[in-house]
Amino acid sequence: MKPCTSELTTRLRTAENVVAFSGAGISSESGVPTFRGTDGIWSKFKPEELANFDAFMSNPELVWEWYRHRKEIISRVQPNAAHRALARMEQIYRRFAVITQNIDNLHQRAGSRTVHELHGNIERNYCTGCGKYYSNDFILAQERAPRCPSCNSLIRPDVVWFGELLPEDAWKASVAAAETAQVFFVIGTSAVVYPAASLPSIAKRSGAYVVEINIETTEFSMKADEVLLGKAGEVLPALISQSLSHTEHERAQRYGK
Ligand code: BV8
Ligand code: ZN
Repeated sequence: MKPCTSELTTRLRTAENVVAFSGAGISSESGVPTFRGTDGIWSKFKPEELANFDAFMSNPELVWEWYRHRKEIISRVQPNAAHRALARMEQIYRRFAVITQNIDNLHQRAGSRTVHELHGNIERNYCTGCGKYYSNDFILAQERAPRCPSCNSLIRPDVVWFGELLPEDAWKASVAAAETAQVFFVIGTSAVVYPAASLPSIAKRSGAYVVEINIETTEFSMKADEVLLGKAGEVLPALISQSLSHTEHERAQRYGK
């Protein structure tokens, strides 16, 4: 793995405000399939067939079968070294935030506290009629597509489907984080789904030093200030030990974290 440049090391040592933007690639080392990889989810299913409201209303059984399958996978995996490295960075920097497209809750399970979920969370479900929330235990106990005991409407996973607006608070907080970041990591994303994919460019335009971490180059690579090719679970821990170990304690004292 190519070590990071001294430029990045210096910036990580002096930065006060760091942001990490993640996609499915950060969870692949945990065993969560990505979308566009060769064995990715979209190689088997078409997003327009499953991840949109009309498809859900016209065939809720098929869509639920698919989300039950993903809930089971996600319930069996653990956060990996990349998730943990970001949780550690949150302890080091005065301001640190994770912006994620992932619905797998692994950043939070790794200990990250400031996590802006742009596309929802597979651990939450709500009624399409009265909006009441339901736990996964309730959902997984149902044989067929779950219905709301109060109003009998279909219950859906609390995720953002194609053609649906992103949660306003998470989007606003993510744009604000991108506009003020001094270092902005782009980790394990093909950066093709919008408006999420516009955040690295917003950060770049706002003066952030943008660093892409991916096993391969992406549509965004040309615009990045630095590209670290490698697995996120290897690159991020190495980055911390290379550039942060000695300042970590100083900062933790300084910020009382
Ligand atoms: C909307 C939740 C307003 C559900 C998801 C502008 C231009 C073009 C199209 C549009 C546009 N604006 C809007 C659109 C339409 C659409 C869109 O972007 N379409 C794309 C496909 C062109 N966007 C929307 O519909 C959005 N809503 O715009 O609303 C609106 C309203 C009405 C009418 C019009 C507009 C909503 C989009 C959200 C959809 N929901 N997920 C679920 O998960 O079930 S998107 C889902 O797919 C993920 O959340 C994520 O965003 C995306 C997958 O991308 P990645 O996470 O990047 O994963 P991928 O597999 O692609 O890449 C993995 C990467 O990791 C690879 O690069 C790989 O090399 C790397 N990697 C692998 N292993 C590792 C690694 N890297 C490091 N380490 C490793 N170990
Ligand atoms: Zn209801």
